[in-house]
Amino acid sequence: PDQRTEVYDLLYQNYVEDDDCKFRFDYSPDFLTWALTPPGYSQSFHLGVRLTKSNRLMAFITAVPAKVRVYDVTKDMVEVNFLCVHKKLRSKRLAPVLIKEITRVVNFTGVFQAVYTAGVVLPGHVGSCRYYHRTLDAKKLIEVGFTRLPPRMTMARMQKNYKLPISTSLTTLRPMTPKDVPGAHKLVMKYLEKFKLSVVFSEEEFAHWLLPRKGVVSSFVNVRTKVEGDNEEEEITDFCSYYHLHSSVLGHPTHTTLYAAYSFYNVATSVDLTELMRDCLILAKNEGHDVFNALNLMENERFLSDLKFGMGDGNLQYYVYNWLCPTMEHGDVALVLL
Ligand code: MYA
Repeated sequence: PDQRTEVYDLLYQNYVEDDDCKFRFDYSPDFLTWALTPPGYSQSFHLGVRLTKSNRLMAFITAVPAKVRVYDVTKDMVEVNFLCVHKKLRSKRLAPVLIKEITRVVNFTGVFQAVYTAGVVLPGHVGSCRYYHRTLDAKKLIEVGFTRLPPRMTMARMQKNYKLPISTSLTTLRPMTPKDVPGAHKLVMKYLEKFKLSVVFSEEEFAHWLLPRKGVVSSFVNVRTKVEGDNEEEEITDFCSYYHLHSSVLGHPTHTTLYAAYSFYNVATSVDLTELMRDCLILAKNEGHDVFNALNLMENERFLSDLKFGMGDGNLQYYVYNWLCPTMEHGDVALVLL
């Protein structure tokens, strides 16, 4: 727990900011535990650099194990994330040192490929995705400078435009529980097979990544009850999920935190994907989020404009380390990194 606090503080003050330095990711301590301890995780893949004198944590990088499929090859890889160098130590080529060291410790376990995403364009990207944002709390997003009030638009009209119903249209949509894991795992894994780059979760990994954790990850299943003779059986037909990642609002007199939900894995078979995702927006709004973010990967483009998402600025590049393959379209990507 003490080291988690150190990591939290380093990231809270030094991690990713938007281009205008208005917002900085604020991964909560519980989120960090979730992100860094999936089945098979190794503490030797959580690397930090400390100051000799004060022992203060100044830089960090992590890897967690993941099975990933690229086209038709499935391999044990790692997901690399949370590369961070304290602002005072920037541009001293500490990042390449961290990358070399994480490569060494991962290679030592017999793993030679990694996936990672970055806002910056580096050599060898496999795909390029873009964030889209769905306003949930128009007034707050305008106040913090996340969105602007378009010309000739009033605040009241803007709020009306993004207003959502209080309850979901699917009355049977409910939070996923441990007993739903086998059915939901099967549904999601089958769906991901149709993309060119995807994560391949075991049932145990699926449970880790998708079972609801308060303030960290939310997931919902829609079930159909099948009656055969005296037997009643539930079949999971639809699934939606998002993770909770706040950002600090920098230098604002009243607002300190922007509450954002990030679309994770979604599958619709009994209803239209757009209808399922409209419900997902309602659930996220009811959980107190100000904005719902989604990348244009998987089949997300099918619902983005109908549900009033606006295009973000800048792309998120996907990389597979030490793997040569053709680049792919954003709609071929089915891997969501945190
Ligand atoms: S992406 C999140 C990255 N973090 C941030 O954006 C947080 C805020 N920024 C910082 O903390 C620093 O600016 C960072 C760079 C740490 C980013 N991915 O030390 P430097 C290259 C890869 O002087 P600094 C995430 O976490 C840059 O091109 N390389 O620079 C995924 C240059 O190299 P070259 C990056 O600004 C991470 C060199 O670093 C990135 O002080 C995946 C300059 O180093 C970046 N995001 O520190 C890592 N940004 O001269 C790769 C800059 O060659 C994993 N650089 O162009 C590879 C797989 C490893 C495992 C393999 C196992 C098999």
